[in-house]
Amino acid sequence: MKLYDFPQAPNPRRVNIFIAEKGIEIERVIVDFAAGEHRQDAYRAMNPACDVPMLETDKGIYISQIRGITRYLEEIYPDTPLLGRDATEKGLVEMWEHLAFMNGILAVAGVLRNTSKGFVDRALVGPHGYPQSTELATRGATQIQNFFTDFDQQLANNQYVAGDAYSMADITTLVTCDFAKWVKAEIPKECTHLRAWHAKVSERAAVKANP
Ligand SMILES: N[C@@H](CCC(=O)N[C@@H](CS)C(=O)NCC(=O)O)C(=O)O
Repeated sequence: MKLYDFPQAPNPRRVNIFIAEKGIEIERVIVDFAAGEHRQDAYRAMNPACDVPMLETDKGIYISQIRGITRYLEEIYPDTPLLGRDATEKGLVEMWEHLAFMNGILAVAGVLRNTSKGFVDRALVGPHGYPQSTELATRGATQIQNFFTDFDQQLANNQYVAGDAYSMADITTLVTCDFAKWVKAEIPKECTHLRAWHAKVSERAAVKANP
């Protein structure tokens, strides 16, 4: 099994923390982002979504998208479950992880990709070029603030994002909070629950090993 990786980027970091939490060893293939390797024909033939991370299974099957990769790994390495332990928890983890991705990661990416010179005509991830939009960057900045307050509220009543167990929902939320610093957004002082939770999960060995 191989993970096509670019560990400096936030989405691969989500999978790298997940793998470290499970304590499993997976060979890495570093994709040369600077050279645009993820958009070239050889990589595109394996992953038409042209993104990282991507997993190649021992049978040579390519699985991209973090939901697909983590689902596969959870099935074959069920110890240390990170996608929920029973039906209710599985539903809640999926719910909160999806919200963190949609309202958190994509909001930060929306600001970064619509403002940075490095993403001119590449405002969205993937094989298709899209122009930048200052309106979308402005909207993204508002979404980030709402993400902070919404998740602060959830953590006012829960030890972890999806309830009383650490899960993939925490990993995506943590990576969002750290990714937000790339666009100079910090968890507001008044979001005391989110700040306390962030300090706690940042101390985990799997998180420290994947800064
Ligand atoms: N929806 C994807 C997100 C993956 C993603 O956005 N990866 C970024 C790196 S953080 C990427 O590959 N970007 C390629 C590009 O910018 O062209 C998933 O769940 O795996």
